[in-house]
Amino acid sequence: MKAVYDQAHWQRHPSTELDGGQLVTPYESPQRAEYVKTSVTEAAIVDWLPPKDFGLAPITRVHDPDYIDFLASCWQQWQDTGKPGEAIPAVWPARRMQQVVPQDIDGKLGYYSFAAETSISGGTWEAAYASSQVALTAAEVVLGGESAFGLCRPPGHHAAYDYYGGYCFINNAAVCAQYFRDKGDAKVAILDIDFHHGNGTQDIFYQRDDVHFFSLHGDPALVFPHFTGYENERGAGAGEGANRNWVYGPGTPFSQWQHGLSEALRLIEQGGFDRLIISLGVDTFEHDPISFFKLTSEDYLKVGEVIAQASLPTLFLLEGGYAVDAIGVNVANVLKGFKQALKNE
Ligand code: OKP
Ligand code: MG
Ligand code: ZN
Repeated sequence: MKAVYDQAHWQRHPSTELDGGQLVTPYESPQRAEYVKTSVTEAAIVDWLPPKDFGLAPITRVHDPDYIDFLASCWQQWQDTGKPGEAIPAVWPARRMQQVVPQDIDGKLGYYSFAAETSISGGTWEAAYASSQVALTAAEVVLGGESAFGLCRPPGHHAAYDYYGGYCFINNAAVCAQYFRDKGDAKVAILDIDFHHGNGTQDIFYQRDDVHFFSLHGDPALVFPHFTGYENERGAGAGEGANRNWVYGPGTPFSQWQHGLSEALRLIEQGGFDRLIISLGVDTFEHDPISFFKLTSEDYLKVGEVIAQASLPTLFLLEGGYAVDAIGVNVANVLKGFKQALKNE
């Protein structure tokens, strides 16, 4: 199994996150990626590859080019105003307001986002771009039939066609699914096991039948992203039935969560997919500071084993996980369980 890492992730280092009415040190920290790198290396289950550069073209296959231009220029535009802090949106086009791109940066921030916890600071665009290239480099390996892990930071699954939020700017999983399609795959599955609903991935493929989206997550009636992720969201138009959500409440242990996982895997095994992408968040962990499931470090071995049942070339992409001292072991355990199960086939 191959894995890809880029130290460019360090360029994403905002000092603020709006949380509980205060600006706190962001949960989505550079240390997260380093813990994962260390644990996956210690587990001796992957060969590390450096990232390649695939350019912007695969990104604008799933994102609005104007949104990408905004991300690339946002920090400069913010600095030009002389505002003292990091760039944080404070106003949005609510119901019955015009969906028109404003000219000023405060308006643009609201237009191109859906949440305020994600501050933009210098280097954010560079790191988000690098994260997508890490994903694509791992995707190229998976195209050859071998499974791979992209150590993506910042994460991607909350980023939609034209808005950011939830620590995400470019939807790495969506970029790679489209890349697989463009390289000849007919049908791709994305399974999102991060604690949060992958609203961005759902948004991008909601009307499509060629990329199916399966997500297990905390009940949106109780947690972020609050307005998507309900089980009645099943896709629309050609995509009707190609989107599935499994919702769980506070305190959910692996013994309960695994029923959704097994059901998703059954659908993936029977769905005639060419490749599988895993949005790998480990914020389902029992001690995660912003989530409420109760998976243990041991459980992640089983998660990897179950994913291997699909017998598909699989691309693992890092999403969330904020109990920093444990996320390395938890991610490594998923990959370990997966690799072990393949060997035993
Ligand atoms: C990103 B990913 C904490 C509220 C949580 C944002 C969560 C983003 C999660 N005070 N707000 O899915 O792990
Ligand atoms: Mg999820
Ligand atoms: Zn998450």
